[in-house]
Amino acid sequence: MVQLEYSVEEPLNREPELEKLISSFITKEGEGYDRNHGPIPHLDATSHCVTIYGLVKKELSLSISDLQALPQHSVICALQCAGNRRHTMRTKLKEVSGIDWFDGAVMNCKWTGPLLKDVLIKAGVDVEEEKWKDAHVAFACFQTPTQDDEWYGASVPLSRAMDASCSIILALEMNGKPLPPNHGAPVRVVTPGIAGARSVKWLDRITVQMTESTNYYQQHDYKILPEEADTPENAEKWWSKVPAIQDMPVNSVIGIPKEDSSVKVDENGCIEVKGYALPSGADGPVAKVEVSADNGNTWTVAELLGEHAADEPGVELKWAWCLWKAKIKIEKGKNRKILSRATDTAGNVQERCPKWNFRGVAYNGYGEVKGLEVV
Ligand SMILES: Nc1nc2c(c(=O)[nH]1)N[C@H]1C(S)=C(S)[C@@H](COP(=O)(O)O)O[C@H]1N2
Ligand SMILES: [Mo]
Repeated sequence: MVQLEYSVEEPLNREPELEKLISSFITKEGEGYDRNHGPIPHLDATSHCVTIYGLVKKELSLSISDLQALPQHSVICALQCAGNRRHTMRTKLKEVSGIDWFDGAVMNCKWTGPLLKDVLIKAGVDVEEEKWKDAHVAFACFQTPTQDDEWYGASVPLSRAMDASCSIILALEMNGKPLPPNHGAPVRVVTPGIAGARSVKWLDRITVQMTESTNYYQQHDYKILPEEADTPENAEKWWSKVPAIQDMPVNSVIGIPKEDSSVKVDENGCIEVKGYALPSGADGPVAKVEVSADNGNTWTVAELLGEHAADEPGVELKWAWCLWKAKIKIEKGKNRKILSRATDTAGNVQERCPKWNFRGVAYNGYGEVKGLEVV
């Protein structure tokens, strides 16, 4: 029997304080969010195997040492729950269904392990290249039941998995150390740019198939439903018609100053503003962040901390978050507000406010802190 921590009824779901989160470019172990749809299994790395299954020429069963023997690839990327910032959607627009995440359901870590592509090549993908766009790679964890299904699963397009530059890996390490149990030990999928829900932890099986994962969390959750799907009953007919979220949208939030706090201007009448920004899907890195103290009439360009924050010259930032800071002129007084907006390398710009959706996923309206008392 696998030892389980927490339960199906009360899984571990938590996020760090934003101010702390943005104090480090790399999110250290124990300082990131946890998102679980069931208990955390403690697996034995010496006996655990991942099977490669479905439309492959040769089914494989790979141990952790087999995975370690393949070329290792590292990627620094943001791992973000599609429900990040749900609190803002629920308070700004209308009630939504789901955990009340604030802005901290994202972390930026260095993940290391073999490329999913190399593992698939080892098994021999049995799908013609012209059909890779319609095929899927499904990931499954059968270790524990989840809140809405008997297991946990997700899938991504095969074309994305076979593109080595997209860095989808089977991570064995997080920040240079073996994965901790809560983040998927001994092996998890890491899907840069794609919603965290597809980064399956405690990975048991990889299946190449012509359909998406049948798991609840691919089919009935983590989808941006149209506005008319506003109750569980109305949502029902939409689940099968709406695509599962893959790429996450461009985003930014302000971490400092904190909402409802008091801030003192410097000798130039300015205050310092800090936050993080995220590119859309594969369109990174973040190219620009702007802040506004007059509700978006004028914008000041922020300084992107980039490689300087990474402390590693030349490191790839395409999939990473971007920490930024700005000095902005602001009038003294009560109830002041600051906004932020990010633009990525492909030119995707954050909108003031996206449309409401029932599950409150992929919220990416302007970053905003309000209730500031500027003295
Ligand atoms: N097996 C399994 N994998 C999973 C989940 C889960 O509940 N079970 N949650 C997913 C979701 S919704 C997210 S956002 C990320 C969270 O990863 P973390 O807990 O390492 O932060 O893991 C994903 N992988
Ligand atoms: Mo998630």
